[in-house]
Amino acid sequence: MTSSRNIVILTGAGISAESGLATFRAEDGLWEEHRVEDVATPEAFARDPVLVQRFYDMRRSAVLAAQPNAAHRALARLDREWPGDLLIVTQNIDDLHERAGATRVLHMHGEALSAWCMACDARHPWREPLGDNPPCPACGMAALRPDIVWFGEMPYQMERILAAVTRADLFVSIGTSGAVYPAAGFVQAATEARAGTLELNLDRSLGSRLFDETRLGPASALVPAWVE
Ligand code: BJW
Repeated sequence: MTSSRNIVILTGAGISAESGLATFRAEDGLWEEHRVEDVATPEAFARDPVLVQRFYDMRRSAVLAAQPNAAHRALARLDREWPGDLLIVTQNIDDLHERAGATRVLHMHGEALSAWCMACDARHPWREPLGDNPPCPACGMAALRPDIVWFGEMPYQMERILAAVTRADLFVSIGTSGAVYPAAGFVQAATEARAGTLELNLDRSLGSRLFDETRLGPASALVPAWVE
């Protein structure tokens, strides 16, 4: 597959599309049905918490109903077998990489199956609706919000991600449109660090020309073929 030693893989909504989870910017995507500024900003949550909680209750149910596909399974196999450094940085809030068996996974935009208490800062694994305003199991306050990075908020573990990208020999981007920063800037950081760069996507991303190579097609075919 490659003679590289240290690999960073960035995944986006496209890798979970064939598991039945909607992407954001497609014609039938999530942002067609919902205005970003109504559901994915801290201002929206302050203005209308019930609407935002319902949106993420719906997303949580969809995640629980979905199953990993061949692309998740291929990355999990690579994770298991790869002797060098490897980090799967996912922008996705689903747990399909983990359910396929991958362990070296970092959720930079948060997780659907986690709730975060704004009163005591505790995080809890969460599978139930938050729209009912349940109390935090740690402090008892009804201050739980989805553990999601919204626009204007700082993505998680940026230092760890940038350190991994800087050390990478190979950076692979899978199923992401390159519309959202800072993730969209990782390819440039990888190039500056002299890593090889590969894009696997259904359509060209906005930053496609920045990659050494782009392969177009569905993730369920492209990712297993690359991992082989
Ligand atoms: C297939 C397929 C198949 C389909 N097989 N492929 C620099 C310039 C301009 C603006 C900014 C900037 N830096 C920051 C900003 C502001 C903002 C931003 O980027 N705005 C842009 C819209 C311009 N960024 C932020 O606010 C971020 N925070 C931040 O910057 O903090 C400050 C800071 C950071 C670091 C250092 C210093 C300061 C936070 C961004 C949070 C994003 N949150 C969301 C929603 C929450 C999670 C959720 O609800 O799920 O995250 S937005 C949404 O977009 C979601 C996604 O993770 C993210 C990326 O979407 P993705 O995955 O790319 O999906 P799509 O739908 O866009 O694309 C799918 C792709 O798959 C397509 O290409 C298809 O072709 C493909 N595909 N089927 C393979 N079967």
